[in-house]
Amino acid sequence: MGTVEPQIANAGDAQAKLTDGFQLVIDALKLNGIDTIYGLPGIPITDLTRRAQGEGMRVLAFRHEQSAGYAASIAGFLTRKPGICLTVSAPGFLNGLNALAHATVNCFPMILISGSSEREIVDLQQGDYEEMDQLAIAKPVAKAAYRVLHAEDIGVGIARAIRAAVSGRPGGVYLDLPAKLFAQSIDPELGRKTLIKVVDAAPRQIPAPEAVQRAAELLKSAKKPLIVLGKGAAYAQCDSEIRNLIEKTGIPYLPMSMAKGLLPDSHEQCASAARSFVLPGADVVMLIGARLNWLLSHGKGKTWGGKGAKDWGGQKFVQIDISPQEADSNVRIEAPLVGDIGSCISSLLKEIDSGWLKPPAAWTNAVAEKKNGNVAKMAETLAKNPSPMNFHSALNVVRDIVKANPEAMLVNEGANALDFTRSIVDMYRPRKRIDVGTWGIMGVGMGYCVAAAVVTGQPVIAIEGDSAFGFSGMEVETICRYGLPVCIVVMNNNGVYKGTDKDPTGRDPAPTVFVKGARYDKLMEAFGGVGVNATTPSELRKAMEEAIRSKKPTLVNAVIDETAGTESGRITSLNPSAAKKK
Ligand code: ADP
Ligand code: TZD
Ligand code: MG
Repeated sequence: MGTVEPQIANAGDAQAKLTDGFQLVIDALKLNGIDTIYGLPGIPITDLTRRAQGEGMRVLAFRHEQSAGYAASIAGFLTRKPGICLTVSAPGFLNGLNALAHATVNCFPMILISGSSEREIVDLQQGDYEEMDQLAIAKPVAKAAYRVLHAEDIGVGIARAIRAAVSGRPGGVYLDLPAKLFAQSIDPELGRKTLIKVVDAAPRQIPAPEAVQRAAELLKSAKKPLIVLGKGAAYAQCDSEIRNLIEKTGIPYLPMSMAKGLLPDSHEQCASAARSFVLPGADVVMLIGARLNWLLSHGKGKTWGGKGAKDWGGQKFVQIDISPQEADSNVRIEAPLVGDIGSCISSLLKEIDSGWLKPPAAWTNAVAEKKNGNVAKMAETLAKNPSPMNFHSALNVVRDIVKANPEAMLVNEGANALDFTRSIVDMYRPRKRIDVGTWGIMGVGMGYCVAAAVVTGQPVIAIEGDSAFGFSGMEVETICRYGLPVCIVVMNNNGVYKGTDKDPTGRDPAPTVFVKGARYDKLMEAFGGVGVNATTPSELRKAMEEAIRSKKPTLVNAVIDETAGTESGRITSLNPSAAKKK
């Protein structure tokens, strides 16, 4: 026995000197300035969450991985650093996968890190605990996917994941970390040497001079120019260059949903209120970080003045994008400008400074006239005070609150709750509006609220359809647990689009309707937050003002006329229907 004890002590000494996979993952993230993890613990990553927190990282634990994933994705958008989502194997991984795909589709930098089971058992399909070939499943929806098998490769794995997420067109990256990796021990000095601090992860991409010249010439030739700002322009964080370009050229501009506020929506050149006039009317359109996908009717058809649904409207396009493959995706791009938006605009400004003439007054005056007419019409609608409250009278309040608190973040999802908010609530600062994005996805709401509060330190206002809210509603506990200054307004119209559908057979509730008169505010109260039931605009105003003032987690159940919405909000025409007239 006497000989055994010293041996144990020696082994302990040696182990104390070793480091392990857990530690190297934490060290590699911290070395690269990543200080926040959005996740949900369990085998094999529980200790990773504990130790990361012990090492000073912010570890935000959610009630469902999907919300953690959406939080990570939007943190990536807001910070230009990859947002980290951490999950357990198979089911946790799959719950996070939707957000990974969302990040890739929206061009947000994010890394989904999932623990995984024993490779030998998984690959022979012998039925391990939470067995799944996660790497193979992640690949089709990720910009890149990697697996690390040895502790000494953790540094490379994290470095590659960061580079892939943020360089070029940003996207979602999957990093597979098997359980065994975390427990591997290596000499700390050796371990430290394997870590990589990524240099210039998202290098500037300078556009070719001839491409700049081509774009400038096309712009100069325009009689009715238009600029479209997309969320790539918001992501690029070159706000003053964008403002310079818009103001120096005098070209009317249209912000896509998440580009609202890059310049204040009240800007005289903002053409949002004249969208259906400027799109078909323009002769040259410059897209800045915006794709000609469904959200822009693919650059053709009636929206753009084309005769039929698929006909070109005759516009010539300049497209600034970091992805060299984006141009010509839907219609011909006369002047592709490939590079990062900051560099492209700086180069363009140099070309434009020499001999730029403002667009013809006939065009800018026509745009202004159309816009002013529509703004006046909207003001009339907003001034009404119907009973029950409708989307307009409720959003008129939100509009005032956002105007009074321009630094607040605005999260928005739903159908009517989304479309009306986007058109009624003006934004005044860049990257304040975050919403359903390229897919029009439901479920981002509460994850976005958590990340927005944590990343910006500002109050968060979430305008949620009652259906939309349901996808992530349990995260109000997360919001209460971390005491975040989030004010959720549930636009409660008893259902998806409307609350009026009936089962023709009379057996069940219709698929689009919910429990009538539901009290979502009670959900918030269950976790110690403030719940308010608001049936009038003045009750809503009081509740929102108090929420902003107190910074307490608040949920306002805003009772909206259940007949007020329309099918699918603004995109009714996308509903397949045999009888539909094109
Ligand atoms: P929106 O939905 O607002 O129209 P999209 O998501 O369709 O915007 O388009 C964003 C575009 O911005 C993508 O094509 C992406 O490649 C591009 N992009 C993202 N970041 C940058 C950047 N830093 N420089 C140039 N283009 C960028
Ligand atoms: N599931 C997912 C993940 N995303 C979706 N977009 C949908 C389903 C389909 N969908 C929409 O496109 S909007 C919406 C659904 C279910 C909800 C609309 O109801 P709401 O908003 O209560 O959120 P309004 O104000 O009642 O229109
Ligand atoms: Mg609804």
